[in-house]
Amino acid sequence: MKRNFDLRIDRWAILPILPSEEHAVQVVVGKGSFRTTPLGQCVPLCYSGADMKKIETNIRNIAIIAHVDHGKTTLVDGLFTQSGLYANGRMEERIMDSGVLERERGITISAKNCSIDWKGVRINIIDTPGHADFGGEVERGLSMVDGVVLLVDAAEGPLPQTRFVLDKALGLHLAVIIVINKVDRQDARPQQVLEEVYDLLLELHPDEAMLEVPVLYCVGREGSCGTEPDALDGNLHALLDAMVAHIPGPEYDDSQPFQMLVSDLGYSDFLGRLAIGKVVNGSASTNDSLVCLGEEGIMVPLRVTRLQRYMGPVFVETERIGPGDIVVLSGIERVSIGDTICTRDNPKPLPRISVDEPTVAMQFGKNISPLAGKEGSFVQATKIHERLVKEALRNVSIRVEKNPGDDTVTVKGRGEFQLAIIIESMRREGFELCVGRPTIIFKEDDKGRKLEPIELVRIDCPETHAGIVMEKLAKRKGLMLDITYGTDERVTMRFELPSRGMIGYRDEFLTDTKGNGIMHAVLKGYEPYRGDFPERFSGSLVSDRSGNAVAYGLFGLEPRGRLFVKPGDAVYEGMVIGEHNREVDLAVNPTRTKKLTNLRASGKDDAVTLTPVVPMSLEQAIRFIADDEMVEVTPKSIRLCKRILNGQQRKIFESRGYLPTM
Ligand SMILES: Nc1nc2c(ncn2[C@@H]2O[C@H](COP(=O)(O)OP(=O)(O)OP(=O)(O)O)[C@@H](O)[C@H]2O)c(=O)[nH]1
Ligand SMILES: [Mg+2]
Repeated sequence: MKRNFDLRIDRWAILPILPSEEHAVQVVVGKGSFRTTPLGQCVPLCYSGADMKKIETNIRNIAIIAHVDHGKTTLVDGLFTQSGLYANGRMEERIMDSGVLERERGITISAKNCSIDWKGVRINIIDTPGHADFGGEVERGLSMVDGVVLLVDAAEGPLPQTRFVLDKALGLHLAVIIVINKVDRQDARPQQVLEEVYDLLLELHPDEAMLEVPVLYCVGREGSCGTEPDALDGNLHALLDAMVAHIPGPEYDDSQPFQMLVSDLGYSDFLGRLAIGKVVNGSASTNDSLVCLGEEGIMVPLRVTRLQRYMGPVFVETERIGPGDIVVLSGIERVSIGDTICTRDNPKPLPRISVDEPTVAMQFGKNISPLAGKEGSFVQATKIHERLVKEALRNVSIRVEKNPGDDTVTVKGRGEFQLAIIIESMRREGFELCVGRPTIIFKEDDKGRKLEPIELVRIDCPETHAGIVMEKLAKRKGLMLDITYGTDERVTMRFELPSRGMIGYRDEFLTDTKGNGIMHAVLKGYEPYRGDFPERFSGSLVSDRSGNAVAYGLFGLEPRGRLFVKPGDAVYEGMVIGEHNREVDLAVNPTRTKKLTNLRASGKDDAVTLTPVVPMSLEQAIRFIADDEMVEVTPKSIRLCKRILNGQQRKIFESRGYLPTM
């Protein structure tokens, strides 16, 4: 008879089991390394009798983590195909990027689960986003796993977000597999990149055992990997085998009743709200009566109407769920991420998911422009608040706070891009709203000193543009850490920069480097306030009346700055119609027409040629506005305006040095 022993080694002594032909012994040392001894070998290890946890050997829970665009989602496509899913047909690219905005922008926004079977083992995979603003999603994803595949681009090497995600994974003592991806790139330098990854590993966790983590080279796009960069196997079997061999199966305590940590929420038209998460202990079946333990220990009874698990990216029904598996549970309406679902008789909460605090805040309110209500179906402040509260249920890294005294809401998140994505989703759902400039969330230390978030910024640009970049960052209190001159007339510079300085700088950076610069930033932490600096270096051209912009009027304004409106566009008093090329605001009349006389000499001055207007994207608009301005967002339009539309009133407030809120 074949029996499996699962042991956790807490202290060293002599193992009192001599495995024989019948015994497969699996030994976990700490949580980081894992060895399976071949049948019949003697294992000279031991265990402590106390705290004997079991290991579910038929399951692996793994997250794929990396810097943005290093190929996580594409690699998951390869894993699907090679594990036998979609054997009969072609699947679309980046199948896990299922959100509309994800597909449009080609980036992953929320961490998502999927599952594959490999040699009888169920591998639950979490594809995480690599953009720094969605770091909370990575932290949420890591709450479900026992190991990570750290993907690093073979040309770019480890970048700021590689450090962030690896640090989080090592902090949770997760096992690591290194995959140097995209070795097909012409500029790939896999060996050097591996050295850089080792340096990073040792810096974050100074232990030589780190150098023993498995390393594979990969071309995720072709579904090929191998142990040498120039001799790939033509499949991903080595990676799948490494996942099974090097990532431990989930641990569970046999003496505990059913406990599941809710790490994600879903919605189905037929089943209602879905709670997604890992079963930490015990098992459950359909129609079981359970309870959901909320944040303040509030217990909500529930009856499991349906149990599902993942197969590929979709759900399949199952009768029973056991420890270690990642499952989907329906039959509960009031559930939040971080809640524990457990038995009624023995309700024990699991530690809630903790994520880093938000660093950026933005005010959301109803659309105050005279053009409000023309395009959207949801315009009331209460609807906007309700929608944002719903968002906070799913999105662990945002906080939604209603502002006392008015009907605006402050939304706090990890970065302006994260908040822009929420606004973009809302406008597509038919909302109209006004949002203010992103502001940084300051803190105080125990001595009452003001602290602010500081970013580590890495810039790669042509040498010729390095000067302007240094100058602009110095104005924003940036501190250069180092500069490296490459062989191709490019430089790599690293800066420490207050997060305040990043808002609005990205677009300037792209213009300054003529689109040839690459910038990555990651939060370093809170540090003492670095001092004031102007956050915008130009003023606005503000329309002083309502009407429609006219070519003649706009032509007259062109020498004043960069215009945002075209002839025929509706404008209103207080609307920002352009960027002034001086630091102050200027009231202008874009509706001005030519005085008509009875005499016409020729038609030549009737037609004016205007510089084409490039419409501002939502992110650009958010980054552009000043503190006393807002972005008006409707399903079809993005307009900029002053918080106080009336010019007279604005002057009164300005003369008092008082900046109104929304
Ligand atoms: N040369 C090369 N390009 C690849 C490879 N794998 C992915 N790419 C490309 O890299 C880009 C990013 O791929 P994704 O899979 O979306 O990267 P990601 O890590 O999931 O990105 P985020 O989720 O947004 O962080 C796409 O244009 C892919 O086609 C590869 O093996 N070689
Ligand atoms: Mg992705």
